[in-house]
Amino acid sequence: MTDTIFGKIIAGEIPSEFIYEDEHCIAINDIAPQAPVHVLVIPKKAIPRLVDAEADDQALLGHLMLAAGKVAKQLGVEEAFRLIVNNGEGAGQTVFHLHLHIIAGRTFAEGQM
Ligand code: DGP
Repeated sequence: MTDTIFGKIIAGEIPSEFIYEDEHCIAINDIAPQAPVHVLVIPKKAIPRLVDAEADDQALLGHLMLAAGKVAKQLGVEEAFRLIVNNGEGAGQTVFHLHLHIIAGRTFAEGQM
């Protein structure tokens, strides 16, 4: 649980404002926002990468998607946001504790990632 920075944040070892919390996940503002709204939805269970999730994690993965929708509504960006998961170093993953990026508040050009 405490092996990554997110594990430490979840354990309360590193103070961080939770903008959302439930039994299975938290949401925090990204420390280096790439958009006016850049929030991370992080499961309390430490799964390193999306590909490390197992069949037993199916409900948790669904829960994270629903939580992301709730957080988007809470922040008033439910009409336009992106949900991103970086899987692996080659994709830019830097913290090896699964998390969803909610990105919003800027224009998204058609066809642009
Ligand atoms: P990724 O590249 O998908 O592994 O994203 C990790 C994100 O985590 C990156 O956008 C920066 C953010 N981040 C790293 N350390 C901290 C931290 O201590 N606090 C917060 N709030 N965000 C962090």
